Amino acid sequence: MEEFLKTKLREKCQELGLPLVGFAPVKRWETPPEELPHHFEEWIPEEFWPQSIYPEAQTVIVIGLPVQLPILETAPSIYYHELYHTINRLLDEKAYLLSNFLTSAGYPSIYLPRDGYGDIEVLLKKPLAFFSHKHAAYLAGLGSFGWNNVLLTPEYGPRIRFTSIFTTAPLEGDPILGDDLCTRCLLCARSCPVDALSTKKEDQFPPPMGKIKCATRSKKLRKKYLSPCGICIKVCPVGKDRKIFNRTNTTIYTQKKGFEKYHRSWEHVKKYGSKK
Ligand code: B12
Ligand code: SF4
Ligand code: SF4
Repeated sequence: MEEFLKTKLREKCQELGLPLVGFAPVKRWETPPEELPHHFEEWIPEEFWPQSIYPEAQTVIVIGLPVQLPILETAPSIYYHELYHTINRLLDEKAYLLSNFLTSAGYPSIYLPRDGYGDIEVLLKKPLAFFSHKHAAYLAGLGSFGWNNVLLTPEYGPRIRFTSIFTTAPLEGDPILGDDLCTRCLLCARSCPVDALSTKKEDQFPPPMGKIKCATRSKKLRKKYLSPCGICIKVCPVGKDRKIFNRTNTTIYTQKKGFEKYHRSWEHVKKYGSKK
């Protein structure tokens, strides 16, 4: 029955155009599987676990939609700003529909918003949400953490946005490959315009993150219709999407010579639709 429901759910996700889906039993928050790629000194506090938020929850289903790399390359821009909102809307809608699908199949389920904060001002005071989707995706075996503090997947590197569904259906967890995908190249940290990421290789992994520095930059960009920043996910060399979009050479971002047509295109896009 459990296997049948999982197959049905995978079919439904395909129908909804979701390329990435993962399953994590709530027990994984309590006892993270040994084969996970990282061992954290500090784990997520209990009140952030799915079973604390929805006590009936048995499984968390994580869905992901990719950030199209050639659009992200124009960031900060109105183009990436629009893409970000499109993905957010679709994630929320699809998660809501999936949870209703499960509820009508006899397993009461609820969706979660892909972010869960009212405004960047709130994050400047407390840069946290009540539930973390990157940890959920990690526990569902979808990837490993990067130096840039977000989840890297084999398919899209960090260029993927997630949301989750809490379901009362007891579903088997997906296997965890345990691969650490981050190469520690530190391109993410060296490209951050506000030094929010550590450039000290000897730091603990993942390194401490300057959340307020990053959120402050986001606030400034938002006023100009240019948020979010996204540079640390643009430059990351991990992800099959780089090959698909013919972008395996990341010097395209630091060197103009030989890549003039790309730089011309990004400069053109940046000139329109937002404030200076
Ligand atoms: C708040 C937030 C921000 C803030 C703070 C950044 C941060 N790193 O948390 C700001 C505005 C700066 C931000 C920026 C960005 N974000 Co953001 N953000 C979130 C949001 C809404 C909540 C994250 C959260 O609070 N998690 C909960 C806590 C438990 O996790 P944590 O902070 O990592 O806690 C760990 C440690 O800090 C430690 N810990 C130590 N002490 C304590 C104390 C307490 C009380 C707690 C709780 C934990 C804790 O324990 C935890 C386990 O390791 C999520 C959406 C969501 N709801 O998940 C998106 C999310 C993480 N963001 C995302 C992205 C992509 C970005 C940006 C690239 C912007 C962009 N879209 O282009 C940048 C990248 C910044 C970076 N390099 O990290 C994606 C990541 C996708 C992925 N592939 O992993 C998410 C998941 C959104 C989504 N729906 O996909 N973000
Ligand atoms: S989103 Fe921008 S400001 Fe924030 S950490 Fe990444 S590169 Fe730095
Ligand atoms: S840019 Fe390099 S160091 Fe940063 S997350 Fe990607 S692989 Fe890791």
